[in-house]
Amino acid sequence: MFKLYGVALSPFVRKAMLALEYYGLAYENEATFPGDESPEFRAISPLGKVPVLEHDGFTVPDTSVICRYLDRLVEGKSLYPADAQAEATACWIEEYADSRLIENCAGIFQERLLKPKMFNQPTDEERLAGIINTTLPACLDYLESIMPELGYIVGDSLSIADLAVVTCFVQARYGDYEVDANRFPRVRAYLDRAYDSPLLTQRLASERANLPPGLG
Ligand SMILES: N[C@@H](CCC(=O)N[C@@H](CS)C(=O)NCC(=O)O)C(=O)O
Repeated sequence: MFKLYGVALSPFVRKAMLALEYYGLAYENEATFPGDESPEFRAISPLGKVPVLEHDGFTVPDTSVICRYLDRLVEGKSLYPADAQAEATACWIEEYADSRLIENCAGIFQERLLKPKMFNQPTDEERLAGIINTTLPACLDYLESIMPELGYIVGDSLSIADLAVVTCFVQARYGDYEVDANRFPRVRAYLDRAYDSPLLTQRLASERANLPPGLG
């Protein structure tokens, strides 16, 4: 039995849910919020971060580790390209998305949605403008330079790079941010294809059905 601790609105929890759903593994979701200080949660998440995966009593935190673990359990399907260089590239893009890209995309989510609509706090307009005008376009320049015209980011099938990148842009979308198709045509076309895929369509439908009040 699989259980995932975390809330679906977290980009990392979404990444792990997409992986579980890609591998066709049924799971329960325990709605644990980021920064949960309870001793029970801290025991399974020493950094206090979500998600954490539980599988038949075994627990492991961190999406990169969780996704790799799931991959070992399922035969005949993989988010990791067989070719060594393609796998290294996919894992690098995952790392880039999990660090630099998410900082920017989650920043938009925090400033435009979380702070004003959930926490009743003012938006930091200076931070938001810095992300939208400077730091996110720098990420998009990089992604545009590596994005193929068609298909997936690495190789000819879905990989961990796709899950990691797409979850970031879903987060920014909650803050009404859409990638400019004129300036970043490949990234925009890639995201449009991703949003149309059954895996993402189903995940987002389920996410929308469970949004906290006020965020719909
Ligand atoms: N590298 C971790 C990052 C997870 C992460 O940063 N989760 C955020 C929520 S999106 C969190 O729990 N933040 C709470 C905190 O940092 O205290 C992963 O891939 O799972």
